[in-house]
Amino acid sequence: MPPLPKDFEWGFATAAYQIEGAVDEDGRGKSIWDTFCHLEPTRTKGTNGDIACDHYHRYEEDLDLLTRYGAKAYRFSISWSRIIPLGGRDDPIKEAGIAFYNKLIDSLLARGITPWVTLYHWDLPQAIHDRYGGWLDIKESQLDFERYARICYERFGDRVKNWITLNEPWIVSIFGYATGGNAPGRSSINPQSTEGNTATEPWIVGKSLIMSHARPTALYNREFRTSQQGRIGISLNGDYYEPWDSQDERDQLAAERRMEFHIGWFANPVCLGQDYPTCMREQLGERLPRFTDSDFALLKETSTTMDFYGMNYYTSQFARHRDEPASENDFLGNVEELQSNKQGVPVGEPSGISWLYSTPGLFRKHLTRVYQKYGKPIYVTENGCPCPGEDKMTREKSIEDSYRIRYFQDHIDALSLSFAEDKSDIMGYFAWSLLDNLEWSDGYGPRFGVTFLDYNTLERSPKNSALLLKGMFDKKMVVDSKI
Ligand code: PNW
Repeated sequence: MPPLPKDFEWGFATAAYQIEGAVDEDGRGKSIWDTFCHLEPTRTKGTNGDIACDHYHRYEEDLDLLTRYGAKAYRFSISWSRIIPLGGRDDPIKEAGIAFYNKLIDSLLARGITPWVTLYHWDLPQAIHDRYGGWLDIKESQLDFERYARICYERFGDRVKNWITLNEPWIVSIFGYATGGNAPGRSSINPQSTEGNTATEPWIVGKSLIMSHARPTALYNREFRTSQQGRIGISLNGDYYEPWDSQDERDQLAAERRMEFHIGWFANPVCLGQDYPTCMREQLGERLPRFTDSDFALLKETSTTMDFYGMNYYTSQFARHRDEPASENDFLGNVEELQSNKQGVPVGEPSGISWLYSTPGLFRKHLTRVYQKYGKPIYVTENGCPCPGEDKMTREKSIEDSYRIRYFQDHIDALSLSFAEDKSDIMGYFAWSLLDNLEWSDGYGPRFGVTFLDYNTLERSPKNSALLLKGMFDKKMVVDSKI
């Protein structure tokens, strides 16, 4: 078997709020990220997405970059509140917002680049958060999201054949409603949060998101799949965990439990049509909302038809068991997360952001585990890093991104081993990200882009890695006995 299939899909990824700017243009409604970024005192390092990369006005220039980099595909997200400013299923739609994405899609296709669309990358319309609590209302939120998805299929589905319902429901639930680090910033353990309940809300939001994946998938199956012939999946984050003490069975169980709390929470229902992992029910009891019979019927149907598993992978960690019972605010599975093991060996090489170590060997294990457990073809929908010290570098230094080049090469090597040796079905890869952009609550410091952004002039400069990625894939896709 060649190291990668001939039709392997690859490209770059972005998300609307991180790059678009133009937050008040063409009738766009506010999202929870607009509100969160303008809180005082600031919870986003004094930064916001008001201008961001100004992609809304410069998208042609950004698509020129994709062409120059040789990308086959581009993953971007649609801002819900540009399409339906107030978000709800009876609220009016905004033609100007639809027109922007039509232009973007047409321009991609004219360049021969395949669009991959994420329907929800964290920017909930503020109006539905205000109206009924947004994702905290399981019944309402899934109906509003379904209607938004319908409009996207109706208006874009003649040309968009790859749909990702949600990006990283784990981060949405935990950062948004347990730690309060992301919008809407709810938490009962964060001194900066004025509202929230860490013990209960993330689990409610999790169920809303699971149902909000399933409903629009069922809708696609029922009304659009036959005529549009597209594919639909979800993007889940989650690290791979090794036991802190490889000899200690309690740490081995802790590592597995940690991955169940990260990935199984969502993958059991959406990929397998099954209930949450048993270890979650054991720890969380009735704080974990149950699925009804009709929920299960929907999950069974949509898990069967699910076309792919979108994997966002950045790093891995060690897990150590805890002797005390879990606190009611725990969301990790009662484990401690560490970056070094018992022998003091670090999990990987540090990057330019504290939580990210380069861990390609564990990427291979992760891909293989996810494929064997959930059985869906995998598209890696995000993978990337900031280089050490890059946040303080000049443009000249930043574009010589040898750390990033090595990170990409090592991860692509690992991916091709999982494909060719472990027989995992892996069909695509998207580097995060096309541009340096708003790294959410970390602001504009961390630079994940393959293109340097000068935030004063908004000038774009390709980093070396941007120009090398194509070669890395071309080499793997040919059947060559020398490889
Ligand atoms: C993802 N963590 O988020 C998001 O999908 C992107 O929008 C984001 O820019 C990118 O990864 C880089 O962070 C994550 O703390 C945020 O482990 C944080 C973590 C993981 C993913």
